Amino acid sequence: MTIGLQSSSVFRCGRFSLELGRRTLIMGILNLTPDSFSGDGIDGDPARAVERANELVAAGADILDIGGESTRPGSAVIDADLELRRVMPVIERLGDLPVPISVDTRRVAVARSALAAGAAIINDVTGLGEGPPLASLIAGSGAGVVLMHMQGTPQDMQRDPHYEDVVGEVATFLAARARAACQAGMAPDRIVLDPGIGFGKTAEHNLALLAHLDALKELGYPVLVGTSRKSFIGQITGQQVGSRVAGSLASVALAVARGADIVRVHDVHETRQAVAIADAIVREAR
Ligand code: HH2
Repeated sequence: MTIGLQSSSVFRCGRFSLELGRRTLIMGILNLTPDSFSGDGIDGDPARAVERANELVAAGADILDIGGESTRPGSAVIDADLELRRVMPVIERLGDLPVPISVDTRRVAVARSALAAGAAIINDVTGLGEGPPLASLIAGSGAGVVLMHMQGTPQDMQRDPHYEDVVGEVATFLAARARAACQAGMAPDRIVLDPGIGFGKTAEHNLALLAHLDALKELGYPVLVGTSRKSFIGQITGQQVGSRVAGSLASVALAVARGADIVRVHDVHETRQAVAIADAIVREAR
């Protein structure tokens, strides 16, 4: 089932062209929040956030993903003004970063300001679910987009996630969102798809998606996977959120083996080593 254009070997976003296929790209997470699930958030200290951004890039991040609103299960909804106050001072200070800045937002107002300040990717956990204005804005800006699947909202998504066929339903949703993005004027080589690990999914749903990532790859777009420190890793290993690096690395290595192009992680230094090994084994063999 190939629906989109077969992804070219490049993900284009703003002024950047990221080569895909030769090695796995790492998206390093920079949360500017007081309540992110893994406790990594830096809130109200732009200087420290810039320092952290540079550390992530020095450790090997190919993309920096900046978030001003936690989307963990049960998180508080914040308004656009607060999200802007959290992210803009940092984005504005990172103008000369050598890697693309991605902004993890679903709001048009935040995306507009971030793109104007130089962000190259909008990472939308609702898969452009807030409607056409965001799609047109991104298309007109030349930025890239990450379209993620979520069942429900962060406030209710973990209450009782249910699917008849999680892989098929997620693939159908992402194909439709990619089609909508193209209809809004997005070029296919600026689109990345993401199954949304942990967003309205039980551990079994997450594992099924990771085991069948090839079904998402068949849609013809690059695939991003975000397993880092998430609760299914805690459920399997019994580890608290601060001790899930090893489990996260195992999930990353197997996601790469199943075709992931980009992995979104907190622990960039460790992930760099894991994907170097995974790439050496699987990309050589492909
Ligand atoms: N996961 C989180 C947030 N944004 N975006 C994409 N595309 N894929 C993901 O898997 C994803 C995401 C949750 O992680 P984190 O940002 O660390 O937590 P919080 O939302 O609590 O800030």
